This record gives sequence, C-alpha cells and structure tokens, in this order.
Amino acid sequence: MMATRAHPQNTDSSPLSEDTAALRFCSDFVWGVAASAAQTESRNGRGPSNWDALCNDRGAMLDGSTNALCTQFEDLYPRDLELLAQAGVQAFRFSIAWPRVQPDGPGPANAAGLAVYDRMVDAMLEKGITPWPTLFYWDVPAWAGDFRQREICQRLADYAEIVARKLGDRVQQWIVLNEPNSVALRGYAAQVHAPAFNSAEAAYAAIHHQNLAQGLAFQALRATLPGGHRIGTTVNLQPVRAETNSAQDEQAARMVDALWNRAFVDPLYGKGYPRLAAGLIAPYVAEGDMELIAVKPDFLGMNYYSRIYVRQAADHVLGIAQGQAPRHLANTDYFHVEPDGLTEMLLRLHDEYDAPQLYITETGFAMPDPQPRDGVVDDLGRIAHLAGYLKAAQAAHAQGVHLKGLFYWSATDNWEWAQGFAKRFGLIQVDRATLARTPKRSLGYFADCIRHNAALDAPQT
Ligand code: IFM
Repeated sequence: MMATRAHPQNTDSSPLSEDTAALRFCSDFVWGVAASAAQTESRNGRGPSNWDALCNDRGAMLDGSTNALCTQFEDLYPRDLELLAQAGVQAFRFSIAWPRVQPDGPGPANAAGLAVYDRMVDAMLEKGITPWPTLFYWDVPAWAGDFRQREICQRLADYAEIVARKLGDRVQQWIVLNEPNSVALRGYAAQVHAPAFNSAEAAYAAIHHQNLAQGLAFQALRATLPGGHRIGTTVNLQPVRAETNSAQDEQAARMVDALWNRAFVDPLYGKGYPRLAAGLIAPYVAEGDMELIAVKPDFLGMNYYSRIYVRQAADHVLGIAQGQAPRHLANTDYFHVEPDGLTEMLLRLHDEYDAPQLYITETGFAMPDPQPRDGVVDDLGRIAHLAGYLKAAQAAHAQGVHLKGLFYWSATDNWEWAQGFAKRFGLIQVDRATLARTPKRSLGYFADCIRHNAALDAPQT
C-alpha cells in the first residue's frame, strides 16, 4: 500500500498580469484528466460485456474498429501517468471495469481483475496523482442483465461494495455513475449505444433503475468506506434549446430537459422526478425508492461539451429528435463549441440545488490532429477551445459557484464508442498501430494553467 504524496498544488506565485490573476480558480481547485476502462482497456483478463456484444452484433463501429484492444491502458498506464505527472496533473478520473471485477457472475471478485486497479491506484499515488475512480462507466458484465430489470440495481451496489472494500484505504474520492442519461436515452431509446434498444419504456425503466442502483451503491459505500471519503456522481448536463420557436419544438425542449437533465439531478436532491417525466417513470417506482435515491451527494460532477438542440419528431420513439444547432457556432470533429452553455449550466446547478460542490468531470474536444513533429503533436485548435471553456468555467466561479475542479476529457486518444477511434480527444496522442504515446501541445497549455491555477489565454502560434 502506497502513502499519498502531497500534490504540487496551486502554489505558483509567479507574477501574472492583472487580467490573468482575475482568471484564477479557488485555491483547492483540482486539475485532472478523465478516461474510462471501456474506452481504454483491452478485453484481456475480463469477462464479456454489453459493449462487446454490440461490437459483435454490428461487426464493427463506424470506423471499422472494435473495443478489443483500445489503448491497452491496463498494461500501458505507467507511460500515461508519467506524462501526466510531468505536466503537473493532480487527479485522474479513471473507471473500474465491472466485467473485470466480476467476470462470470455475482459473488466474490476475481482477484486478478481487482489487482489491476490496486496496482493502478498505487501507481497514481506514487506519482502524486489522486485517483478518482468511477464505478459504473457503461460496461455491464454479460451475466448482469440490463437496466430494464430491477435486479441489476442490487448487483451494481454489491459490485461497488467489493471495490470499496479493496481500494477504500487509499481512494477518498468516488464517483458512482457516469452519464446515466446517455445510457438511458442513447442506449435504450436511440439504439446508438449498448444495449441498442429502441423503446421509450425501456428508456424510462433505465432512468429509474440507474437512479436506484446509484442510491443502493451510495448506501453500500457509506457503510463500507472508512472516514474522510467523498462520494459523488456524474451527469452529462446540457442546456436544451428548441430548434425553432414553434410551440411543438418548445415543448420538445422542455421534455428533453426533463428526461435528460432533471430526471437525474432532481431526485438526487430529494425533489423527485420532474413533472413532465414523473408519469412516464412511475410504473417502475416502488415504495421507498425515492428516499433511497435522494442521497444528496458530497459533490456533483457535470460533464459538459455543448448545448442540445431539439425538435419534435413524431416518428421517433420519444417523439423528439436532434435539431440543428445555430449555423454560426464553431464545430470540432464531433460537437459544436459553446463555452457560454457551460457557465449557464453551472449557474443553474448552483441556484437550483442549494449551491453544491461542483466538478466539471469532463470537457474536451475531438480534433483532426496532425502527425507528431519533433516529438509533439501541434494541436493549437484544441488549445483555443479549451481556453474558451476554462474562461467560461472561471466566469461561473467568479459569480460564486462552488466550482472545485475540472477534468479534461480525455487523458489520451481512445475508443469513442459507436464512433470507434475516429474522434480524438486526448491531451496525449495514441498511435493506433504501435500504441505509442506522444504528448500534444495542449498538454503543455494545460500544464501552464495548472501551474497558475488560472484560465490562461491560448498561445497565438
Ligand atoms: O467519450 C465520451 C465519454 O465516454 C462520455 N462523455 C462524452 C465523451 C465524448 O463523447
């Protein structure tokens, strides 16, 4: 077991211009990076998962890839940690693969699987990087079923307890779920993600059963972990806009806000399901569920990339489809660029949920990066977007939001689910053929921001 080394934390006192000093974050701000097991680890040594099944069914993802190897993080993480530690990164939000811990069925863990995370956590601590594991990041073991059924809730909580028993002596920051809204709506209604269902009822069940699984997992973690821990969760929160100002599109936008944002955050804080969604979800709610779900987390994680634009669409299972974003917005390879939406959502969370401690647990940019030159990938475009988002985060901090940290998505390029390897978000490039890691210039910019604890201007050249 490793002792935690103190961070080189936010102590830089080098002179900043008056303007830049105004762009500082709070003194205990956490600068981190994020990743997930299902997007970085290979299939070796773990049991089959829901995403393996989707790859097998479809033959491959859009770019012809599968998740068989990803970036082989479970073996190659020392190189990633080395580069991140050199940049001064203070925290790593990674995830534990449930199919590695319980590959074949319920009951005791697979010792070799759990040992992988034991080593990973020790390696992070040794480098002065605080581990922030996410327990459920979309990979469900094949034996555990799916979120249409209530049985999966206790299974997920049992798995969470196993991990807490093993790592709780060194891990203090825990994230229970990642983006349950993406899972429910993209996986159960839109057929984009595993398990690729196309049913409104399946999506409503998946909303409630993930919330309930989370409530049970919080209960198990709180009973198991030694003192000093903090337990939070993460939702992909996005302000919603109607594509047009027609009454139908405006109604679609209210519905998406209810199903995408509020159905996951309101019940956490004891507000129950939002009015527009409550009747749809009610068939899955049993007595006592809402009390279990109202865990009031120690912090709330928000993943933010952009706003959502929607329109009414009678031919879609939920009666709603993705709308056109305004044409003036800049685009990355995947999402459009809307830093002001980040400020908007942070202010809303602060106002509506009694000023919780907030972390931006993901934000990042998929860009068509050039080949490395002289050992570096020159990604000025990513830096410009990141600078804009950091300033937007700082604007919320300046208005009193308790913003306590930011995790860039992602540490390295990785496997972007249904998009395969085509979307590259990393601060570190991964060569697909050799898996060699090369730092990008954005890692250097991020390092400068960490050193100054501020949202710095992007370099011009
Ligand atoms: O890669 C994903 C991640 O798995 C969940 N949040 C959004 C990221 C970028 O699309």
